[in-house]
Amino acid sequence: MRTDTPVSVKLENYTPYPFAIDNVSLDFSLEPEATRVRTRMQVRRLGPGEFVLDGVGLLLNSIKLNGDELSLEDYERDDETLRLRSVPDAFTFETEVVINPAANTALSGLYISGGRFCSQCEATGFRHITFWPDRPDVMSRFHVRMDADKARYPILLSNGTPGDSGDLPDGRHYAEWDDPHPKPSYLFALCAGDYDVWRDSFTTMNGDHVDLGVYVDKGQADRAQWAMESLKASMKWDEERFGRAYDLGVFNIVAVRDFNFGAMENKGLNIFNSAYVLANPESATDADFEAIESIVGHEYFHNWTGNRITCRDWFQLCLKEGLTVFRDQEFSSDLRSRPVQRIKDVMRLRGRQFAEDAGPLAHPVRPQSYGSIDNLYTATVYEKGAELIRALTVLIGDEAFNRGMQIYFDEFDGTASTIEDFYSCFEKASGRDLSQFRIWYAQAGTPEVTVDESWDEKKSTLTIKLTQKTPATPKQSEKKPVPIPLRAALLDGRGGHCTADGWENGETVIILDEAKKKVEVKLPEGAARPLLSINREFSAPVRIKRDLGTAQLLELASAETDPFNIWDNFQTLSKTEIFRLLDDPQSPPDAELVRAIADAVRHNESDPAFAALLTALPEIGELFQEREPVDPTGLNEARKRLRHALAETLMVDASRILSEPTPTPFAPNAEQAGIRALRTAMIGLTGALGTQDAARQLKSLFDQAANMTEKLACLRSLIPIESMERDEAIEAFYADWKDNPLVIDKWFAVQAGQGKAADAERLSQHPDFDLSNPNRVRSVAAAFAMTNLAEFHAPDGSGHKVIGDIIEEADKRNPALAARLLTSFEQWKKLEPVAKASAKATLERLRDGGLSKNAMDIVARALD
Ligand code: 0A1
Ligand code: ZN
Repeated sequence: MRTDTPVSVKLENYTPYPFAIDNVSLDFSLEPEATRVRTRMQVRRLGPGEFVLDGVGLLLNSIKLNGDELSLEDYERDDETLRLRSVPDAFTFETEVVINPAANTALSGLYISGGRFCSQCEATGFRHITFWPDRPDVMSRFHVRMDADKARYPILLSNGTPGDSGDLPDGRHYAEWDDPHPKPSYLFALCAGDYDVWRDSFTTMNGDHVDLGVYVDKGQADRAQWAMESLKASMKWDEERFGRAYDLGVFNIVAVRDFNFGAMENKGLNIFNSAYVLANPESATDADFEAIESIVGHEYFHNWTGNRITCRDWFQLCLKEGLTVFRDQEFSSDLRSRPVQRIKDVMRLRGRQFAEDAGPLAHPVRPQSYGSIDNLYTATVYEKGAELIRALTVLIGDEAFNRGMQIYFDEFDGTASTIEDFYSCFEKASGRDLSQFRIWYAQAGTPEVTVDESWDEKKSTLTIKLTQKTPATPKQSEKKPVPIPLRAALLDGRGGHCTADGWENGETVIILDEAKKKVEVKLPEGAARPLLSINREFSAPVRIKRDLGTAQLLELASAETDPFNIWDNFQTLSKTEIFRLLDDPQSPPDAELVRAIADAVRHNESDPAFAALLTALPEIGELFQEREPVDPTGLNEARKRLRHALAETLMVDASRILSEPTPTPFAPNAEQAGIRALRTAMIGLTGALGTQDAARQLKSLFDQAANMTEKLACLRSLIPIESMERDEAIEAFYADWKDNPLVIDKWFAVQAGQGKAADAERLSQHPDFDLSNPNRVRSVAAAFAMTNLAEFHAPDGSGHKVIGDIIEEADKRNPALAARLLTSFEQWKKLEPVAKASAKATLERLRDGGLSKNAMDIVARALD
């Protein structure tokens, strides 16, 4: 086990690869413990330099240059590379290696899951398969041939479209696949095994026929239907919104139970974590259906933003990820409710990315260096990256943005590009210099915008003073102002807007591009003071600070015309109230605020998905960012008191809503999901009462629940209430679903997410806990450490210990998984002294015990 801090890779050291490899043939003879891989590539020199290939853990049988076997003096090899000092300007290079997929517990490269072969090559998995310049700017046409035992592996898949296939002696068979589109190695994929397939087809806007297939475990084909519907919707949406059609005759998705991430966009052969493919009305929640739709969309949209145009190097990761998250968010907004989608996206951003940006792991959307590439797949690169694209659309307008995207597709198709290339398209489209906007990509930390208003009655003028400040982050103490596009409106207090010079319909976009800015708004003479609505739709990823009291915020909330800001005003009010309750434990929750939230919920019942979001108080993770040192236990108590008061106020409504029948037959559409969202919000509030009576009510709802969304909500709400009903529900749920691993993952997650450290410990000892399955490990460790912060950071250190122990074990098999779990410690420096000391001691214990490179990268930065 390595314990050194990884050496960092730097953007400034980028140099182009000195060779082109136009074509490559890969020949796999598949056996779980000894797969033979023959690689034959045609190489052309582009500039001076050595011929260096990456290769890790490969048993080398043979190397040939222009057909001649090389001897040991002809090349150099170390643990990570193969190097030939002198090669001709054009040559054929061949290698034969043997790999052991069955022993690959890290799940990077070629591995076995559920007895089937599958691959994961992003970011650097391909070097575990064969020798290759494993970097995204080397793009080749891949021809793949594989042979395998026909009975065990009847289906053989790779990228592109199928070619020749047939039987071989000894019960084996073979198949060939051709991908005509040059691609980097991280998009290579191979799957082999026995699957059931859900098939369909799609005709593109160009009239081309595409065969679609979703490959799943035997007997589960009907659970692939929703993924297929989502795929067809994605294909249509990308044509309509961005004019992008699919470019091969085949598109396949394979579901895999053991997978480190959500899914992977390999060209023509997407590989998915089965959690984001399999769903039927009995076993999946609305959140599952929604996630499948969005992730299928995300991976499909990568075909243009990621695959046709890829990244020059991994520093440009946000080029494909931020843009593709933006595209999947837009897809979900168009298919479902735009304001509800926006609120959910911002909740995610604030809960994960703002936290990351405020801690020791903070980094720019395009970092200047990294220690371990796997750890660069962060909320900052994905979520903040998407927010920057959204802010760009506000800055230059939708029309220029859409034109810029078309320029990007036209000019950079088939290339490995950079953020500069991307922005050059929007400079052309908008005629503006976007160099200042690019500072967003280089600077870590969430800008804080202070808004100060004053009203001059005599002059009928509203003066808005804005300032911006980005806090210092690790290794970046000086920050420059960034252009912050703030959508704004002047509210008249009667549900409309006031007109003013330059504010069409009372709305405008204020660009705050300096440290300070003063905006004077002249209203018609005699006008009443307007209320200012700012950062509408969350147009920029910043924290807004306004010095408004509860009464003013309530007034603002009732005057608001932007659904996002209505919700956000209640979030701000609730945050302030929770801190007041924390500081004054004897004080009762503010009745006026509770009444206002309850009224807003009632008032919006006709938009139940939105009403449900109004009942959600800010999560502890978000509250963390407001105060230092932070006492998670105290915060949790204060939050619970406010929630209890809200529950009491809304109980009559809850009984009424829950006594109405749930929609049947079940359909996973937005309309039904909205109704269930409000029902589950009411289930949650019932649980917040915490009484035995509530437990009885929840158990009866649990027993009758007609869908997984409501059943799981009842179980979640019952868990914190010590009662016979709770224990019975836990047992009954397990008995009903023990054969469905995805549902049992939820069973683990609700208990870890609502329980104590002792519960997480007990769950980690359960016979169904499985360290080799990332979903199962996350269902306990991530659910506890990332969603149950008060218990995770309990001052007695019990939470830190149990998670530390799981990470230590997980790291021995799967460093990427362990590293991700370690990020749950990222807020440790903000904790109150006792929990802080325990978190630090746990991180030091892990460091001193020896860790993988991935895990060490996180621990070293966290402790720095
Ligand atoms: N590119 C995939 C997700 C992914 C991220 C990291 C990986 O390995 C380090 C693998 C896959 C996506 O954005 O969906
Ligand atoms: Zn992606």
